[in-house]
Amino acid sequence: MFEKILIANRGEIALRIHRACREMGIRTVAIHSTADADAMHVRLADEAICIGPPAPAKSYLNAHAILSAATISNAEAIHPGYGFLSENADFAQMVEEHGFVFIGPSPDHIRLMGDKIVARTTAKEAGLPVVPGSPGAVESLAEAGTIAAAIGYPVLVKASAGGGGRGMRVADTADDLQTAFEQARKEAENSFGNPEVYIEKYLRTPRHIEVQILADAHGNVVHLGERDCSLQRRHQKFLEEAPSPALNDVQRAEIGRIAADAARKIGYRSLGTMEFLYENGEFYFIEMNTRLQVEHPVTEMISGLDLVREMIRVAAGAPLGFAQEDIRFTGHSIECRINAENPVTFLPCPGRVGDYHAPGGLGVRVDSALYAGYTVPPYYDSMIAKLIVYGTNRNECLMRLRRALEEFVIDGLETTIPLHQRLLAEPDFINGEYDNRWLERFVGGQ
Ligand code: MV4
Repeated sequence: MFEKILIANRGEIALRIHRACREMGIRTVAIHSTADADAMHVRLADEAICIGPPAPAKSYLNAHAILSAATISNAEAIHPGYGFLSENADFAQMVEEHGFVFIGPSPDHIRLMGDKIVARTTAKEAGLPVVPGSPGAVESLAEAGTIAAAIGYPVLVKASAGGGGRGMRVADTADDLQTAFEQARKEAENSFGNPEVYIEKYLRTPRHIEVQILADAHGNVVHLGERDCSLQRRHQKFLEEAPSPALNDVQRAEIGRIAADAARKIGYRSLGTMEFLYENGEFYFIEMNTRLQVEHPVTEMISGLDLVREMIRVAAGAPLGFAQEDIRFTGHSIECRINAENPVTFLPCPGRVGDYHAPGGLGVRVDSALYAGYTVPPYYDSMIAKLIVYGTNRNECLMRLRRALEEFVIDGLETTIPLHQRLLAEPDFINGEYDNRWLERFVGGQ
């Protein structure tokens, strides 16, 4: 096992990784920008190295500075967390070329899934159901028209370099296709420097259901069940739960098995997530995330596994210590993302935390790097805490979550806690009846 790991991230996820390392007897190296000298991840780590000024491009995205920090601290491996360089294949390759272990999949697998057209083709060949759509890139408006007519309107034009919603345009009818095609290409070019697009049938009321998989370097693959991440706003997830209230145990086992088989077929190693749209009882693969995800804790709560520990173990070459039949899912877990932002306008609201009190008690977990007196810097993501609750069933989980939200004190900042409290009083949410556009309607209609 590794003796020392460099954590190439900040905030709650840097703490989460540090905690797994600590329990495994692995020493940790924190990196930080000048804006984060007082950050909790710097305080907890065994060593900390300042790698640059506040702007992410000059610090947390600065591959050369991070590799220098790994070299001078004698780290053996680098964990990228989520965001920043976590899905940058060139970075993963540089890490390996410098003789460190990248705690994640191979650079080739990151690259494969980073191109959404290649990901779609690969998924299809590996036996996953995909949304009806173009066989590859769509080069011209004429070609777009032929494909759209064949699959039927409405269609969605998507950027091949996209993901997360940018460079996406809906065409409800043939009259909208030209605008959708041109706008999607333009946005793709501006956002990613790559205008390539593809077309899918547009599903109007799907749920976003993702399957967690874990693979070692010896061909062993398991799935760890699904998460329902349908509650999003502007492509930002707001609340996630496991298991999905929309699936039964048979559907769960089926989609899990299909996802694990596909991961095995493509020779994947590490943690990974296959994203599906689910509508009218059918699953459709849309993308694969090749990183540790923000919402991984809900899977940990219902499976009893430490996903970060497992991710580190398989990166070190260790075989999985369990088979699919050994994994038991019990109870229900929900994660609320708490952001430092105005709950009505959603504008970020950084600043100094006054009193701080995190909830606790049975089944309550808070992953956060906040402390009383800490100043949330304006340069990074506005997520300041994750409240993760476990219950033996969904109803117990909801009751406990309401209680925990009531206990949470974060003075000095505006947060999304009041919006979570309103959501938890909504009959649709309580009944598990929501799709991927439900939250936008709820927030827009206030
Ligand atoms: C779709 C879709 C409907 N039909 N694809 C949004 C981000 C990217 N990961 C894929 N997305 C979507 N792809 C087809 N063929 C609707 C969305 C979508 C969405 C998906 C999940 C959760 C929230 C969403 C919000 C808007 C659009």
